[in-house]
Amino acid sequence: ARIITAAAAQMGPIARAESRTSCVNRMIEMMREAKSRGVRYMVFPELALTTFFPRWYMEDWKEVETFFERTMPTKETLPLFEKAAEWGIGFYLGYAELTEDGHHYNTSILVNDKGRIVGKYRKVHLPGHSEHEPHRPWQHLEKRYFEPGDLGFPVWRTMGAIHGMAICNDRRWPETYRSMSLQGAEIISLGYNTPDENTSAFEPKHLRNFHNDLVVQASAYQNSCYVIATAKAGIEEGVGMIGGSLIAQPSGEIVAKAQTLEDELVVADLRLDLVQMGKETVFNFAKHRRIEHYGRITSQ
Ligand code: CDT
Repeated sequence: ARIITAAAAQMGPIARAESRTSCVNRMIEMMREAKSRGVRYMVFPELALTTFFPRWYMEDWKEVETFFERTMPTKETLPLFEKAAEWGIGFYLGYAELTEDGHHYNTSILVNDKGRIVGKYRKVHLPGHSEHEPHRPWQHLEKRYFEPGDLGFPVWRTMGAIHGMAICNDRRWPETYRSMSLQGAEIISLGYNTPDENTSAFEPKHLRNFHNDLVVQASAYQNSCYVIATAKAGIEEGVGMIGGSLIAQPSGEIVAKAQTLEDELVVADLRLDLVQMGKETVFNFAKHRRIEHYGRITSQ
């Protein structure tokens, strides 16, 4: 049986003034614990090197770009890559990417257990708005600071499994998972930053965690894969962020769940036989899908 011990490495709040090095040190502490618990692969949150900066309207792009990375690994993140290689632990890391030709993306990378970058994903579904909306208690300016990802939804064969990546709002869209599971994805990793309040319309607060569980569990089931969903949690710069990091298995059930709103390692054994069982039976796509009726999904 193929079993991979994996973890969601939830992070508590990151203050605006907190340095990259401090964030990386927190991650290395979790990686140390991961090693002692036999973890071989771990998932850090979206934009894990800084505070969730789209909550602020900034006119000056020089200021905006202080939150972006121009290369990877950077000087500050290199120790994380070195520890990953030393301890044989692969990881997913979210960060803001500024390319050489000036493009801005909300990005994640897949790093193997030798500390080498093997995959890159750029967030496709950007939530929020692009202009300053002063009536809101805080902003959600992802549409201003990022361009939609241009890499699609690739998968990677690495570390004994077929891996896919997504970022935060992507998890609410069924096409995200289906695009990857059509390529055989067995483990889908995603990091998120979700405020515990909807500032665009009234929504009871309990729905924020409910919807998080709902989409992750349903998507794991409908695509017969594991989903590792990792939060940035707690009160960050005065804004409450949901935690509830979870690992969902192909049955749709939750196999591990965070209990705090702080840095916390959420560990589970991923049984890839369960993935294959679903892919060969109820969700055998080649046998059961009826694509002649699905055209509208991509044509409008
Ligand atoms: N980071 C991110 O994508 N957050 C969104 C918040 C939606 S409210 C504009 C999410 O889907 O959780």
